[in-house]
Amino acid sequence: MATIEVQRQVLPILANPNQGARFYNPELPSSEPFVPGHRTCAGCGPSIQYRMTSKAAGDNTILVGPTGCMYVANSSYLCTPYNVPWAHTQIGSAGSFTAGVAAAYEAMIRKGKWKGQYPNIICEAGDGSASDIGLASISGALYRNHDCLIICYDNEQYANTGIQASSRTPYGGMTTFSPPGPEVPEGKKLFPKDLARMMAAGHPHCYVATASVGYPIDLMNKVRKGLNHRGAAYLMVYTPCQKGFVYETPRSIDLGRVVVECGLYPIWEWNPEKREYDYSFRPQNIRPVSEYLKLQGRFGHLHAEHIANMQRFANEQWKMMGVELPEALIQAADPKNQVNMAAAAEAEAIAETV
Ligand SMILES: Cc1ncc(C[n+]2csc(CCOP(=O)(O)OP(=O)(O)O)c2C)c(N)n1
Ligand code: SF4
Ligand SMILES: [Mg+2]
Repeated sequence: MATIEVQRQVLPILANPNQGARFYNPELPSSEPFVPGHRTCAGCGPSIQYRMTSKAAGDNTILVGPTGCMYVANSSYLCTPYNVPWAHTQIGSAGSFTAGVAAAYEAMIRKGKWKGQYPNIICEAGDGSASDIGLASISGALYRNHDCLIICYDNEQYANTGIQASSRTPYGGMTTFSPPGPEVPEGKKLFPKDLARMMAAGHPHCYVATASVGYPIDLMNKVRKGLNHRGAAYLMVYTPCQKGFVYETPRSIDLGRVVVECGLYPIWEWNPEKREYDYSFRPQNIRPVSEYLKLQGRFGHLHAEHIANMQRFANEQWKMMGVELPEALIQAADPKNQVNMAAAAEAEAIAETV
């Protein structure tokens, strides 16, 4: 029996990639694979990201959702925001399930059992799944180069089970597993796993990139580049979680910009053809990390020395991106030039009186 050639979609790249959130782009597709009616918290970054990425992919898309907020809050009985086929998979098997869907479509199309184009196959794994519990299965799918896009929607914690620390939780981040106290005043002691660069280094034949909900067009273009890439692609997206980060609900997109402007979430691409990083993305402003930290309750306990530690980390990221450090950021890495966050200062003042 003659095999049938697999027809793949090619999605156009949108103009003005770095225009930011408050920008109407008439090129945006009108399709809405992720519709209102979900049960996530107001301002939920992962949901905003889901809408953007599925909109970029369009209607010929299949979504895979390992366990996490985007499964639990979005698939209550008889109520789902997914307007395209969507399947839940166990948290550890994100990669193997997605690889199976991709392999099945390849085989069905070749055998003439599925008429039509190859669909966009997207896995949306939380950081707990992508960085910890399901890391091996995702690495397997990337290594074997199945034609799919694996997204880590990175809310920097296990949100669904009540805000526990993951290997993506930042240094100093307060979670139920990293509470600040007299022995460990900074809360989380470890810096986050360099997950996306780990994926690029280990699977250099894949398209790999980082993105943030603060830059929607850039994010949507990276989704399209990942889907257009023949083979496996990986995207790690900053998606703030209102419940765990503790911030004013309407500021999700702002946080998605400020985290990049503070050097804590470098935005880059790995080019699998040239086998090199593209570090050319530049935010409009460069700010000290304290401006990002003070917007969130999860960092309210930090002392001056911890803020300086984070600034040193951010300065290393800027250097990696090839940015010459402004003097203000070098100074900000010295604890003498930092002050305790409000909650930490208050706790210290109370401790003095007892
Ligand atoms: C093997 C296994 N371990 C633990 C759990 C419990 N669990 C369900 S959702 C979840 C959190 C997942 O975190 P993440 O992947 O970051 O997604 P988020 O909840 O942040 O959206 C955990 C630990 C599980 N379902 N299966
Ligand atoms: S806990 Fe966080 S990730 Fe989960 S639905 Fe709420 S805002 Fe979204
Ligand atoms: Mg998470």
